[in-house]
Amino acid sequence: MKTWWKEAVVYQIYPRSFKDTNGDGIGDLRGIIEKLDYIKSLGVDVVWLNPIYSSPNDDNGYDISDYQNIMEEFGTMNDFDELLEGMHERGIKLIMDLVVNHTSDEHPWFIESKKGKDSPYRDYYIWKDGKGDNEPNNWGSVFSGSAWDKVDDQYYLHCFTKKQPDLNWENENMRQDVYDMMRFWLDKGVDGFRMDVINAISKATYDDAKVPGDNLYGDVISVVWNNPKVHDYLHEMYESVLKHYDIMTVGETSRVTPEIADLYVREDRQELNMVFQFEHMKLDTDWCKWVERDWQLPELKEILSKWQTDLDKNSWNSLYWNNHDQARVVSRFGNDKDFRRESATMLATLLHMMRGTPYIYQGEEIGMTNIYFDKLSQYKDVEIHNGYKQLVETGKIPHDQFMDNSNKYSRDHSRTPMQWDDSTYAGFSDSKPWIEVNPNKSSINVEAALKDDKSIFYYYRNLIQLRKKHEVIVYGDYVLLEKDHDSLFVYKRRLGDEKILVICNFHQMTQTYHLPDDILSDSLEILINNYEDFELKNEVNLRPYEAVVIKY
Ligand code: TEU
Ligand code: CA
Repeated sequence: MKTWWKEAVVYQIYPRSFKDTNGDGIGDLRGIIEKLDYIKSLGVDVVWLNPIYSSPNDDNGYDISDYQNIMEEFGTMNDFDELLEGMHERGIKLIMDLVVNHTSDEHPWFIESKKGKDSPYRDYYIWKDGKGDNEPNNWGSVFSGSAWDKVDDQYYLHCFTKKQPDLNWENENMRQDVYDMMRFWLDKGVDGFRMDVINAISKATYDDAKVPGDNLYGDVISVVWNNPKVHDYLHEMYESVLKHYDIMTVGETSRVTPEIADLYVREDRQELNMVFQFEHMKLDTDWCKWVERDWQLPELKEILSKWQTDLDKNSWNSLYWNNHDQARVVSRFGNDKDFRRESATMLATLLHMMRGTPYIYQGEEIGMTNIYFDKLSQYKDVEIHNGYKQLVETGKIPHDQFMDNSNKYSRDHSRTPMQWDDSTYAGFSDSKPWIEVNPNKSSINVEAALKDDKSIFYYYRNLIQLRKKHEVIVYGDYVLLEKDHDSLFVYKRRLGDEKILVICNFHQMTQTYHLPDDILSDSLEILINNYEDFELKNEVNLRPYEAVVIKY
């Protein structure tokens, strides 16, 4: 079935780091309003906003204390209404982050719940007796330490920080309260939700989990994520809320395979429209992000291709390289030193010519890179500080290794301020931002990109326009070629008579490639090329990080 959200390109905004308008060093909603014309000029159809609700910010808004209010630092509900209107006026839809696996421990539900066993809100959360003097089981939090904390005589579960207690989805009243809250936003006119760790909402058993690598605790994800009952809840949510609106939904689901994903997104299941899978994001790290893993290009091809071909034909895929939880892709899978423009545009081509809904994370469209921090205190992310305590302070991982890998994989790389111009604070703010600005803002910034017609920005814009013009890019099928080649990523797309060939060079050495026989015709057309003077012949040369898309 054809739908608007299959044809859309989404732009993700991390409001805290996008644009500050009142000089407190923290991005805000008025900052987004200011930049709406910029967002429009990229050509995207949908904006996804990371959480903007009231929050004590233990995890930058993923710890919500009031679902129906705006975080003070970000502005007011009036600002929000103006923002939504400004988007709709420009033909841009808005999807919100829905964080309902957990709340903040400062949410009124939790404040009531922790008062004791007789509280009417006790069962909104998950409380268990300890095992003697110990926690109920060995589960570790995704952000290090135990997943259990004690209040009086019982423990509550928190899969993330201890300020993020997990909600108990078995509680019917809690579910109805969540559905009411979702209707509140949908009735305001928002166009959908990105659902945070939505595959974790059902807790089925409380057995100990296997301990991965040198971890101190059991892997909570392996026991809690993707339990069967999650589908009952999502279907119920669909019946009572989602199906009554023309919206899009995308679930954030780590640890899924295409087979598991089908259960969330196949149309007849009536749950979600698409999910974010994580397999390509796990390629370069081992049992935790401070232990690296060697990887080869054929592995990346296998993963991305599997997601192209193995999902059911009535399921839909999402496509992303970056988000607020990942390091910058040009630093990770590209080359941010000598071939930043080439590798950023190559990676963009590879992703945007695939089947699925592409997501662009703020700054990706100008090729923003990782930052370099040499002190722990420069990091703001709770994941880094908790990880340091659990792994370095206990001697599991040496300090230097921790720092090196944080410089590669920390979530803070995506959270440094958006680089608008080359001024002291990159045009993000007039005063010192909450997290350091990348010094490379002097050359990498929006102002410079808009002045240069060969910039990464305009290349992204062209990719988005191509998707609008050629249905094959959205709906065509996918065939991988050269699966074992260690430098070239080549694939074909086909929809009826419309066919395209995508060739991407992942390395800085020039590669020669024989075009497949079936594409040699008189009517070859180059749709896009990141070097601009690609010479079409039987045997083509792909320069460092070159990408080309040929229609035939
Ligand atoms: O992330 C959930 C998640 O499991 C991972 O993306 C995790 O943050 C990452 O692997 C750690 O490196 C979501 C949000 O996207 C994230 O920002 C929140 O911190 C988390 O949920 C808790 O709400
Ligand atoms: Ca501000």
